[in-house]
Amino acid sequence: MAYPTDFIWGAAAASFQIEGTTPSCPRGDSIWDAFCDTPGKVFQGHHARQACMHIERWREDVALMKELGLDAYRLSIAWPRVMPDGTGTVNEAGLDFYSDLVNELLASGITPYVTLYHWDLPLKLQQQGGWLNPQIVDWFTDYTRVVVERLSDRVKHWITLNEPQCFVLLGNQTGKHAPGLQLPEADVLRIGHHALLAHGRAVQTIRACSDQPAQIGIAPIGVVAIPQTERKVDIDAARQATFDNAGDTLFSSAWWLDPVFKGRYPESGVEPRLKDMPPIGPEDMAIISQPIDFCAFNLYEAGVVRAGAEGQVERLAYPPGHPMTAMDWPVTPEGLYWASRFLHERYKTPLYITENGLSCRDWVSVDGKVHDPNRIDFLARYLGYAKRACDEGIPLLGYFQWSIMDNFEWAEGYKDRFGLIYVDYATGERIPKDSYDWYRNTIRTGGNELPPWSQCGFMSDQVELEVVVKPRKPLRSDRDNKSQAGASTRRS
Ligand code: IFM
Repeated sequence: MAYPTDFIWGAAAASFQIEGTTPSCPRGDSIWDAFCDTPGKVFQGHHARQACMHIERWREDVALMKELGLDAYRLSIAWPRVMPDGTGTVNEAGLDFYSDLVNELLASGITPYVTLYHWDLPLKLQQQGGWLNPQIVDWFTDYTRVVVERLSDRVKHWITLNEPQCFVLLGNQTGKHAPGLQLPEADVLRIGHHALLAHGRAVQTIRACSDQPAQIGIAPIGVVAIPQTERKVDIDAARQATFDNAGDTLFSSAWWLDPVFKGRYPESGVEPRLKDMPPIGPEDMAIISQPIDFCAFNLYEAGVVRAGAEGQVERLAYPPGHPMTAMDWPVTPEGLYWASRFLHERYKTPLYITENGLSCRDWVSVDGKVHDPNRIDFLARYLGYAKRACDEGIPLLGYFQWSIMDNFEWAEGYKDRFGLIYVDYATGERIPKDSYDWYRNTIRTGGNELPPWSQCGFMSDQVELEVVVKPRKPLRSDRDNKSQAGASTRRS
C-alpha cells in the first residue's frame, strides 16, 4: 500500500531554538534567556541570543524548504517577540516578521502550521508567577488573539501548546528546563491545569477571531509503550502502560489528553493525587474540552512492555547494544505505529506526527559535506511504521521531521544536532546534509521507496528481556478502567 496522496510531508522548528535576535526585530527576554544566563543550567553556558540567526536568514531558509519539497513547515511564534512584556504593548516589527515569513512560505507552496507556545514564556510574566498565576489564562488568550487577528487570513492550522508535559514538569518539577523550579506536586498540578485552560481558551479565541475556518490541535510528547510481541495480552499491556497515570510522573498521555478529548482527568491519576489536585471551576472542563480538529504528537522513543503471568504489565529493559541516539534515547520505530494506534483508538480523532527525528553529533567531512547515514536509517524506519498506521486506516494526516535545521537543544545547548540542514553556528552557513537529499527524494516519491514496515523494527520476541519495573499495587479505579501501568521512562 502507499501513503495517502494528500499526506502532509513536513519539517518543524521552534522560535527560541532558531531565531536569535537583532536590533531591527528585537524580542523581550523569555524565561529561557534567563535560564541560559544562569551558570550551570545549559551545557557549557550556551545561549540562544544568536541561535541560527533565522531572524535574518529566513528567506534563505524558506528557499531551502522549497528546494526540499516540503508541503508544510511547522513554526512557533515567540510570545516575547510579539508582546515583549507578555501583555499590553504589541511589537509590530515582531508581528511583521511572522507575517512576512508566512507570505514567503505560501509563495513557496508551503503551508504554515503555527504553534502558539513552544516554551519561550515572556520573563516579565514569570516574574508575576508565570504558569502558576491563574491570570496566565487571560494573558495567553490576549496573546493568541493578537496573533490570530494578524495571521489567520493566511494561516489555517494552529497548535496551541507544544509538549505541555515538558514545559510544566521539566520546568517546574525537576527544574531541568526554564524556569528551573522544583515545586511541590500541588503547584505542578495547578500549573498543568492552567496550561490546559489556556489551551481551551486559545481554541475558543481562534474559532472566534479567525478569518477562515481553522484546524486546531495540541501537541503533547507522545508517551507510548510498545508490546514485546503482537499477542493480544501484550498489546493490552502496552495500551494500559501508554495511558497509565498512577506512576510517580505526570508524563502520561492520558493526563494531558483525556481532559482535552473527554472533558475529565483520568480517575487513575486523580485517585493517588486527591490531596494535591487543583481547584477545578464549574466551567473549567468545558473550556478545556472545546472540540478540536486533530491530536498532534511528538514521538522520539518508547518503552517496551509485556503481560506478566497474571496479565499484569511488566516493563522491560532493552537488550545490551540496543541502538541509542546521541542523547541516549533508545531508537524505537515501532513506537510511531503504536502511538498512532492507541491515540486513535482512545480519542477517535485525526492525528499528526508534529515532531520526530534523531540527535547526532554530525560534523562537516573533509569532502565539505555532512554525511548522516544514521539519520536516514532512523527516519526510514520510523516512516515505515507511520505507513503501517496509514495502511491500517488510522487517519494519520502528516509527518513533521524534527528539525529542518540544527538548533539550540534547550539544556543541551548546541551539543546535539537534529537537523536535515547543518548549521555552522559561528558563520551561520547552512549545509544540507545527506538526509536532506534523502528526505527530498522520499517526499518526491510519496514515501513509495521506503522499506516495508516489517523490516523497520528492532524489537524481537526472541530476545530475553529483563523486567525492570515490578507492577504497582492496583488502584480502586483499575476495576473500572483497564488503562493503567507505566510507559516510557523518558526525561522523568
Ligand atoms: O528540540 C526539542 C523540541 O523543542 C521539543 N521536542 C523535542 C525536541 C528534541 O528534544
